[in-house]
Amino acid sequence: MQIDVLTIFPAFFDVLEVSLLGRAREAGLLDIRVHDLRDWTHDRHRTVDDTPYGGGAGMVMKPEPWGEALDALVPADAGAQAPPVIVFPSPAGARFSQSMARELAGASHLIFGCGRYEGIDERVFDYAATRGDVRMVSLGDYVLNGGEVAAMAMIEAVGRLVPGVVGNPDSLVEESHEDGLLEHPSYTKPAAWRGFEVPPVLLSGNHGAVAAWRREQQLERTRARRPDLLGPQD
Ligand code: JF5
Repeated sequence: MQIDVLTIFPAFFDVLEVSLLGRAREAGLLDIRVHDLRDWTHDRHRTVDDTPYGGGAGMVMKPEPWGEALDALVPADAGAQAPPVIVFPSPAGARFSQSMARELAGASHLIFGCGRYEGIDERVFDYAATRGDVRMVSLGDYVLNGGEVAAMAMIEAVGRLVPGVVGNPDSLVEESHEDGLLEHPSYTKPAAWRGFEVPPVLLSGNHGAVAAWRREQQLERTRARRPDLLGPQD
């Protein structure tokens, strides 16, 4: 999978060189390319923003560098290649989820456009829609200073679903949200620690009882912490 990132702060993405995704890049499973949007400016100050038409606080990202960047990343004559999915992290987007991560992991080319300031000139999204499948995506109902941290979270959630990135694919099936419930608690040795004990059923060797206990814990936790996942109760 190829992932391009457009940002005025490429350094935010330096951590993609470590850990699981760093190894996946070295192995050639993920081709992640981080680009400085200012490389597509032409003035001495490498300007990416301007004042908003109609007035108001703050600055808006000007369209021209975005247009040139998209032209560079999406060949006009892509031939048989599928159009990229172009994600713009935004608090005004559709909510990101494990199911959206699964969907994005099925694309062969993702582009993340990271906005700053009060946002990006709206025509950039119109133009991007002529080059690919545009998604405005929000991590949650809160505001960040720019799209970078949200893009990082999405790249990690999507990247780990690409076949081969996570060593043991069983661990992808057994985690929170994969079955619509939160994960059950986990324990390791020692069996007693500082007065706290591992639930005896986990030491029983009874696999059926362990599975039933874990499912009950998943339901109980989901009820307590995320009742919204269980749907309307009647
Ligand atoms: C952003 C222009 C994006 O705050 C966010 C965000 C929250 N959830 N997902 C994204 O993005 C920041 C700021 C300005 C575009």
